[in-house]
Amino acid sequence: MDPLLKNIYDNVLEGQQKPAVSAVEAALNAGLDPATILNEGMIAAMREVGRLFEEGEYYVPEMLIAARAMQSGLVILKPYLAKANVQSAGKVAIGTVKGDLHDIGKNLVTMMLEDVSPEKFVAVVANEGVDILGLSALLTTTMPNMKVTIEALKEAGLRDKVKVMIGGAPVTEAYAKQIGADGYSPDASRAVNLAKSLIGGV
Ligand code: B1M
Repeated sequence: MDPLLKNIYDNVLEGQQKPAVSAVEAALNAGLDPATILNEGMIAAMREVGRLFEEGEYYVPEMLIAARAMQSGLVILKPYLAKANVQSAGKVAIGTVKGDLHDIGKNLVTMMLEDVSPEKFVAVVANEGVDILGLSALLTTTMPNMKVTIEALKEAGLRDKVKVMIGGAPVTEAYAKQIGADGYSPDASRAVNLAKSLIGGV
């Protein structure tokens, strides 16, 4: 691994907030691709954090400080990931589903989509006239809230007014089909393409 990426990876993994920020800055200054910094440095480190948690080597506090280091690094990366001055193609409401605190992936998708992130999904669809509702879940226990949200939209008579896209580590294409979502994306950049295609079809 490139030593600059390794430095980012190690600092996120160890939850070293300031060194993680400096490492991201150093990689950007050296001309590394922001998407590579994100995927091979930061997200790879979070994957390892998850593995260590599963193995019982990390506990919630370690996950939390790693998440804090990741989030601080993302602040630096944000201007490089989100395109400036793009024309709005539509309005997307996105949130992490009820009971799930994992907001980093959702924030990344949000960053790439340049949108608002209200919590009351149905109310937002009803009142704001959004084109796409984005639902994110990282826990197998909270995933069912995606289905609950889609059912709530149906009950409110709003299901055909909005496209629903879903994502998050445990979510799959098959699950999207199963719960009647309009689309699934495994990562933030593909979420942008998906959103565009869904809006094209709205
Ligand atoms: Co927790 N956690 N966590 N955690 N955590 C996971 C998810 C876990 C897989 C770790 C593990 O065991 N290996 C596991 C879930 C197991 C399961 O459900 N089967 C787990 C657990 C168990 C828990 C707790 C229950 C632990 C406990 O308390 N005992 C607890 C639950 C709290 C709750 O939510 N109610 C908990 C708590 C936490 C912290 C708060 C400490 C922290 C979150 C901080 C935060 O988000 N602000 C945390 C963290 C950091 C993780 C891991 C390590 C990293 C998550 C992350 O940020 N990844 C995670 C391990 C893992 O994911 N492998 C883990 C980086 C992020 C960029 O990726 O979110 O996948 P991701 O997003 C991607 C794609 O999925 C996609 O695009 C993003 C960019 O590529 N995507 C979308 C995401 N949303 C999308 C939406 C879309 C489209 C694409 O359209 C709308």
